[in-house]
Amino acid sequence: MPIELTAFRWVPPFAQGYVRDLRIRWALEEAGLPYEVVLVDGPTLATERYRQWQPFGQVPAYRDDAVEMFESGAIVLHIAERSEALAPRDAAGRARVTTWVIAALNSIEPHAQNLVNLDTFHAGEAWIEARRPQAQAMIDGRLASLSAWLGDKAYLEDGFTAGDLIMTTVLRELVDCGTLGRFPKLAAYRERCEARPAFGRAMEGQMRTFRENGPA
Ligand SMILES: N[C@@H](CCC(=O)N[C@@H](CS)C(=O)NCC(=O)O)C(=O)O
Repeated sequence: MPIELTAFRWVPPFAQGYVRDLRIRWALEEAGLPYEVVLVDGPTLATERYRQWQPFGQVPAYRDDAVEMFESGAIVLHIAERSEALAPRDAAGRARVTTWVIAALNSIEPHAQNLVNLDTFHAGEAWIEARRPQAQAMIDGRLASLSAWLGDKAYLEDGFTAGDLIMTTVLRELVDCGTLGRFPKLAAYRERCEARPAFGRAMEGQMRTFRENGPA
């Protein structure tokens, strides 16, 4: 059977280009593995059938001839097992890749999301004035540490891996609020990773769907 992943048929403009099926598309494009996209919408996500595939009613979900999965980080690591384009073959190298995928999702993304959610869903509300500086300080601290690790390296490890892929998708959410721009090494790193042809193909795939299915 072909590899299948789920993606939204359409989302509002602010979310376009940021839906997490992008991570799976990008990994599959890097690996050169063909795939089919199963488009879903709100009612589909609520069905018992979909919940058997993705228990939280979210995208992405993934299946291949061996396994059905959810959670973008786990899916990308699964794809990386099949491709040297995403992880080295030695066990220690693969463990380092897992480390960076988890670091991106567990040590950086929650703080990035805290800030972005305040700006996206609560702009103008009175309590933001007290909360936002604290959220900004938390993500700034993590980005300072990440920037120190990266230093003048092109990637987090010796070459591009699934860790860079997931980290880039987390960092790119911090562009519009101006946060990433204050960390020039990380801003250049994000641009370097997004310049990869596989990223371009993944992004075009997601955006094409929205162009084709947007409100008339
Ligand atoms: N931890 C999950 C998060 C998935 C997620 O947040 N998906 C969003 C789209 S980017 C979604 O489906 N939102 C709709 C909802 O939660 O109802 C993953 O990384 O796969």
